[in-house]
Amino acid sequence: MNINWYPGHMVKAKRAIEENIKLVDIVVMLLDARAPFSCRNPELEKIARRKKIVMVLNKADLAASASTKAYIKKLTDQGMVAVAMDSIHGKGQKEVIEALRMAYQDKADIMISKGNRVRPARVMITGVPNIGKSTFLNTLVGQKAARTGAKPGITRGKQWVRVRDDIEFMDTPGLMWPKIDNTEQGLKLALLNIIGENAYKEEEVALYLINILQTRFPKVLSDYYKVTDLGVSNAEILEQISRKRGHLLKGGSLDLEKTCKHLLIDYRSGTLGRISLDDDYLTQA
Ligand SMILES: Nc1nc2c(ncn2[C@@H]2O[C@H](COP(=O)(O)OP(=O)(O)OP(=O)(O)O)[C@@H](O)[C@H]2O)c(=O)[nH]1
Ligand SMILES: [Mg+2]
Repeated sequence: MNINWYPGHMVKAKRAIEENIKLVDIVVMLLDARAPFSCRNPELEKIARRKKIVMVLNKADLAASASTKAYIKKLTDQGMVAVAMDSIHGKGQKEVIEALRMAYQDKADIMISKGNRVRPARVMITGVPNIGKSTFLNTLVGQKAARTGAKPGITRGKQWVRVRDDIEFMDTPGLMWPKIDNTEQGLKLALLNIIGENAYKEEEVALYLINILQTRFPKVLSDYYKVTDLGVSNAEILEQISRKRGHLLKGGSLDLEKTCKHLLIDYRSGTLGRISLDDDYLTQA
């Protein structure tokens, strides 16, 4: 894929995160629970390497729960703190707060031993675009403190918000890294709506999704999209879906572009079921 990965505002965002990281005690790295390994940002992890890190697998409501459990175990085995969260419904909130409390314990103990009052923990929320950082923050605050949106790139500047009397959060803009070497990882990130829609070909991503459905969820193709001829090429499946949906251009040829858009929306909204994408990482060392 030929992708313009690194728009100017991200250069600015990276600089702002590098500056502000000095002010915080803990960095929350939000990951998409459907593909947490694919959306780990190596640049962010490098910037945050001296800080306590809590990985939050967000959008857990859209992910296969067995996969989420296995991903958390793998991350934990690798020495990381990881918890699942559904920021829309607030599920996992208690576990997140507990993980933050534990991550702050050492610093809090030092303040106590010096006879000082424990000041609120300062937590920076980071992650790739559109992963749910602002929604996560709003849910923890219990009100709409940060602007959210269904497109990557909603948050531009930084924001500090006092969540409870013991934690302060800083929202940050979504950050990508400049080059994604692995094509499949790029396709996953596009499917998850993490990279802006101008940066990839929808058809390529839709065909990737069809391939997943063919190999792992053929029933979605037959029952939901009413595809009758399975086991043919992904492009032919796309045409069948297009025909069944009646996506036609003037003149009667198939409007494949429209079908691709629909496929991506169906996946992203969870209409196709809870489909996780990173199981291949479980077998990697
Ligand atoms: N289903 C589901 N959707 C979520 C969850 N968290 C966030 N979203 C949705 O994901 C989209 C992006 O949310 P934001 O909070 O704006 O994401 P962000 O990471 O702040 O995005 P940028 O500021 O653009 O980097 C919105 O449509 C949210 O409603 C979640 O846990 N589950
Ligand atoms: Mg945001």
